[in-house]
Amino acid sequence: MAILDQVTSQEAIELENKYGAHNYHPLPVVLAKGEGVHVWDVEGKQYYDFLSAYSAVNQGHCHPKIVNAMHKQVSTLALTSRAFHNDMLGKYEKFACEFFGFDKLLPMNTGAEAVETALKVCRKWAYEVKGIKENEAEIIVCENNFHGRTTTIISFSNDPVARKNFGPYTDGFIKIAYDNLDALENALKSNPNVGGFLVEPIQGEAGVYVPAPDYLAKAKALCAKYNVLFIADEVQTGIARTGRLLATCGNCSCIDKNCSNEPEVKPDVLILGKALSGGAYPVSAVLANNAIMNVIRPGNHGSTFGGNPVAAAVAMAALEVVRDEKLAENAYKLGELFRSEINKFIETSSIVNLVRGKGLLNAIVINDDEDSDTAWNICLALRDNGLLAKPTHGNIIRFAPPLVMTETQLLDCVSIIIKTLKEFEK
Ligand code: IF1
Repeated sequence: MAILDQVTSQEAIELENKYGAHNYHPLPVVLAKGEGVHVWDVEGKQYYDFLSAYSAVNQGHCHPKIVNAMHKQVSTLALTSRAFHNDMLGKYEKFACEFFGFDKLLPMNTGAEAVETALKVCRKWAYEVKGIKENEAEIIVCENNFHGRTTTIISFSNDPVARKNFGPYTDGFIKIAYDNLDALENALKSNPNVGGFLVEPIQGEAGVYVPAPDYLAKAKALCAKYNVLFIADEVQTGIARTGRLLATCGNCSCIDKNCSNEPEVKPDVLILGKALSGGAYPVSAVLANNAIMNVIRPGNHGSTFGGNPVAAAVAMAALEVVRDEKLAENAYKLGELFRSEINKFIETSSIVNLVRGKGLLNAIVINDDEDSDTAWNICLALRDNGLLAKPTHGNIIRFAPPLVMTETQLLDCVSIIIKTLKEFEK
């Protein structure tokens, strides 16, 4: 078979099964094209994408502005490494720092790399600025977190599937209950060597858990009280997904005015990824002010592709799309509509217990056991009805369409979802 020969869905799946590591259990659909809110399988069937590659495709598949920026740059200068300067990195760093309201940006590629970078910056700050004894710094994390898949990150995961048989594990992490300020204050009080608190503004993988409205602001205040860095992992919740530019909001360029009803929470360290590139290319970043980021000196950290010219061009285009197409406002408006419509259905449903989320990061909880395959079967039926989504855990289905969706398209998707759920009513 020549590499570019057209394969059928079955052939594609067989090739993956034979030649690919089995580190995923994908929904049985083979995608070949994406445009805006739609994707097509190899047989040409069209679907609404209600996962957006886990919130990486917020700007819609193959957004022309992002594709053009990428094509222009990759045809001009793709990679220099950081052994030399390039003409795009500084422009991107300035653009992003002003966009999110920070002094400096450390460019990386994947979300996990950015989380690891934030952990290293936090530890170095703990030793060199806070004055904690070397090798004794602790970082507080939350139960049921998801921050990536590196050995250090899974060291503080409590997901046995992600963690088992990958030891020995990295020390220096304290786990507390999510959305629990007493647990955070107790951990801060009883551990003088805490350098940082790493938290997801909404726990996505855990099942789209939205904390109490004042949780993040009060957690930040506790961190300030105990001289601990508040580190926000916005890899999944950032870039307009939750109806604001950032779920923590912070004093970003406030391109959306929906944040009036929630307290501003400016993280000491902000972690971005996924939709920072609109899904076109792996781009992640850590942002912080000089008092923190200046602990990093030449030779301390880096990566071959981190800060490459293509990433810089793509990220600037992706952020301009978020700003110019008012994606945060759209996510806010359509998220309210989505939850309102699903809640109306829930009033008379026996199969859905609740819907929760913010902006266009939502999930429904299916009225069945965690270990049942009902949620999976519902996603298979949604696929047959032209909409792609996937369960996060057992009985929870995440719904996260691209933020460029129109109201008409969203209502079309709601009718597909409700029609499908009705097939499973008991
Ligand atoms: C998989 C989950 C979502 C993330 C947060 C860091 C990262 C992620 C809050 C790491 C990545 C991805 C990873 C992908 C599936 C997806 C995921 F199901 F794994 F947990 F979205 F919820 N922080 N999330 O959500 O970023 O290194 O992947 O670029 O590993 O299966 P990454």
